Amino acid sequence: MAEKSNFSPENKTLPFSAIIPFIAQFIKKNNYFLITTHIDSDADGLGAQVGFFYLIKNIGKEIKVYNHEKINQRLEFMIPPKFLDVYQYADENSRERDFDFFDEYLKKASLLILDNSEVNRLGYLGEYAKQNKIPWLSIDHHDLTPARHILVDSGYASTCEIIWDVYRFLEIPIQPEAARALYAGMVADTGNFRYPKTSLRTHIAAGELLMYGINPNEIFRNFYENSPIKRLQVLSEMVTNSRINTDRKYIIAELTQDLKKKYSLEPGESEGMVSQFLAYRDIELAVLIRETDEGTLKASLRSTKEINVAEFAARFNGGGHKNAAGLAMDEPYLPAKEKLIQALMDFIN
Ligand SMILES: [Mn+2]
Repeated sequence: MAEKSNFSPENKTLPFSAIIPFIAQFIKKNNYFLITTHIDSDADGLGAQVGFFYLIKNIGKEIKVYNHEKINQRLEFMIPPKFLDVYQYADENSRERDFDFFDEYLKKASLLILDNSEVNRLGYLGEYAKQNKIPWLSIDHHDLTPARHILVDSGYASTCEIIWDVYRFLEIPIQPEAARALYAGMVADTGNFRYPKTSLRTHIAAGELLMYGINPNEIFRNFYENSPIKRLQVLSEMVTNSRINTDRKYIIAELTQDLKKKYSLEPGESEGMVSQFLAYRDIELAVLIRETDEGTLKASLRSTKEINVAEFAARFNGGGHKNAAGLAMDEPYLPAKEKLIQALMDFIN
């Protein structure tokens, strides 16, 4: 969905989305902010937080950050030290401490959710907000219905792109650290400027951020050329043992606990493996079946074109989008796997 705009070679003024003045008003109206993002915070959520943090600091107001988890090691490269000074996160024992903090700080601060509009996906902070009916505002770019407290425009390729537009609207200069984090978030959510929502505006935003001395190759390499070699070894074994059918264009691969242990694969290190199979023209449906630590089954499905994997996942109470879905089966791995493969065969044929 490329942004509809009257931006052209003749008219070089890039219009603002209707949500931007509302965001600006929210910033002007409040003096204290608490910002958060969804559970399993990603590069876009964190980048938008860093960008927003510097913006608020720049206008001399107070801001704190609370997420459900420590920053993923993979994403530490994009986080400036100054941001860590105000960064708080949950752990198994912090519920009481965190609730005390919310009690205190939310007396004066406004709650802002970035890159997410579901209170149920916030962890303790969401629990607290629901219990205490705390008003919140979200800034998001997913496909959802806008509401008074949900400022969403799905024409943006990332939440970082929205924050960049807020800087532009308010005419606030961007600090290099903020520019780098915003750029990184854009790269992550657009798959290095390739996914369908990548627009003219995305490129203008990224181009402007480059003026702050960002090295695009350094950012790219951190995201896409940063895997441990054991990932390739695991993939290689997975492919060797997979079912591949080039006529019906599918692959069904399996990641067992044995394989994970053999290569000491950490949680998160298998992320994105299933999508990689779609890089080959013989594959239009990729399924990765995983044995969980609890001995049950989870599966990720990716497809191209008209193959609707969300429809398939729904048969097992899973969900997702047409071309990307997931499901979980709460039963012992081996029989669950057989059931799933049988259902997949019926689906394919
Ligand atoms: Mn995002």
